Amino acid sequence: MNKLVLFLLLISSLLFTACGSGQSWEKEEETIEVSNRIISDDVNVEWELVEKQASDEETLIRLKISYNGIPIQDFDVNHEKLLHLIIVSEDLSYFNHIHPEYLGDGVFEITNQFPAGGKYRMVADFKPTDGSSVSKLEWINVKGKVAEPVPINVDNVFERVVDKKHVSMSIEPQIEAGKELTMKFSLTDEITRQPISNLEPYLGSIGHVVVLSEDGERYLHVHALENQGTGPDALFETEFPESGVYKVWGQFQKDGQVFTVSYVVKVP
Ligand SMILES: [Cu+2]
Repeated sequence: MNKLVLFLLLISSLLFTACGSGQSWEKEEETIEVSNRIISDDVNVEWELVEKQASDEETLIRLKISYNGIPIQDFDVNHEKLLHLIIVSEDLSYFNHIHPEYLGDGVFEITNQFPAGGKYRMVADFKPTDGSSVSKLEWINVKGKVAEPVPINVDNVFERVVDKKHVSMSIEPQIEAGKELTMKFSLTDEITRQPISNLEPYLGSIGHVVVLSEDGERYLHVHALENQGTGPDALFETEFPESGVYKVWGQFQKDGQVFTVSYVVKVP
């Protein structure tokens, strides 16, 4: 659809809202419904880094979201936010999950402190009000000295200790590409050895899990099962599309603090 048509439709929808009445209503709405439905493939995110600097400097990240060249105005709140931004370094060693502020006219902004220069994988998750959920991936380049890449080592045992919390992860049934799998995170206090049963909701669920393939090309959707309470176990469902190495980040909240655990999984 070209810009003019969309523009006219938008105008007609505005006019219609303002002065539509009676009979023409159904017909008008039908046209608008079909024509305004946003197809995620046609959603464009323009990424901009302002004063690209590495290390100690904060970099402003600006996203401009449009559909057929027209800024998308309305977004739905999803997991308590309008937009989720995941930032991962090329070697997958750096991970950040942040929530840019919506400035209107399809523009979101936030600052981030990149640990070094180089390539970063950016993932923006959002849902235009007139469309379905969108995940947009982009490689961006951050100025500055590039750090020595950290090797990605496949974990044989999925155990981690972070902030005095022991987190073990298991995947059931047997890991296999293209199969629906359940990831279970079990949390224990590292000092008392007691199960942690007072997790707090993080972004409206027991936790959040992000999965990215080793080459950064595959970003997997992971869904927390609903009504899981507060621990010590947290269950998530996902499916690895193909064989390969993937990194998994789990995020949970306790005592007002969000903590992140990560594992490297090999899918045979
Ligand atoms: Cu988020």
